[in-house]
This record gives sequence, C-alpha cells and structure tokens, in this order.
Amino acid sequence: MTRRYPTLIAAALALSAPWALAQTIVKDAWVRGTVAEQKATGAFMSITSTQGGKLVAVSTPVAGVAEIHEMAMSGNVMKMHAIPGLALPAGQPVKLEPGGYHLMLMDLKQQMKEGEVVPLTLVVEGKDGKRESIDVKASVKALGAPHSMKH
Ligand SMILES: [Cu+2]
Repeated sequence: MTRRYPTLIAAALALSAPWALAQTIVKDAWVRGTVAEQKATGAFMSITSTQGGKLVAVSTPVAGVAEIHEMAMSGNVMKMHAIPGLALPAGQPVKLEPGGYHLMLMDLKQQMKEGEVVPLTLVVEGKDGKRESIDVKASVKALGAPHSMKH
C-alpha cells in the first residue's frame, strides 16, 4: 500500500472531529420483572455503537451489583458468568436477550414491578480508550419465569 492511505484516514478523522465522541444507540431496553424477595434479575436491550467499542460496565440505583453476563453451554447445562466487557462491532446491533448476553442486576433493593421504569447507566469504551456513559431507561416486563439460572 502507498503512504497515501493513512493520510486519507487521518483527514477523515479530522473532518469528523466535532462529533467524534463514540455514539452508542440503545433500543428496546427492558428488565425482567421479579417477585417479592427475589434478589436478581436480568436486563436486556439492543446496543449499537456507531464507531465500535466495548461495553465495560453497567450500574443502576436499583441493584447493589450490576454485571455484564454471558450464557454458554457447559456440558449440557446452560450457565452464565460475568465477562469483563462485551465487544460492540461498529454499526452492528448487539442483542442482549434471554439465553444470551444480558446485564445481571443483583442485590436488588426493590421489587421490579411491571410498568415501572429502571434507570441504567452503561459505560462504553471507544477504540480510542475514551469512556462514554449512556443513560438508559428500561421498562419492567413481567414474564412468568423468574431469572433463575444458576451461576
Ligand atoms: Cu446473569
């Protein structure tokens, strides 16, 4: 390749500078409803990072602990565990849904009741290492089965 290529990329980056902050679009955010005394639930949504990045943290006032989880088969048992980050390829919606990636809300401080809105703050790290906080409002959906998978 010629040396012109990096120059063009640099020019493109310079042009986009005024709005160069990584942009993250979150859609369809919801939290699974809980029954009284239930201490954990999952939050689900679709996340698109326009420039690519990584979801590195989540927090919410309704839970003492919030983690990014993935589910995977271990033998013939579906298990979930915390992961340090979830890659967000540029422009591609990443779905967090039951049976897959999800945000795990633990040490719940209140019951999640259908129709309520739960504020979540996502932290997305861009390719440049800069972190962006995204405030998300997730509505609680009552779904029969509680989030009862074992850790
Ligand atoms: Cu989980």
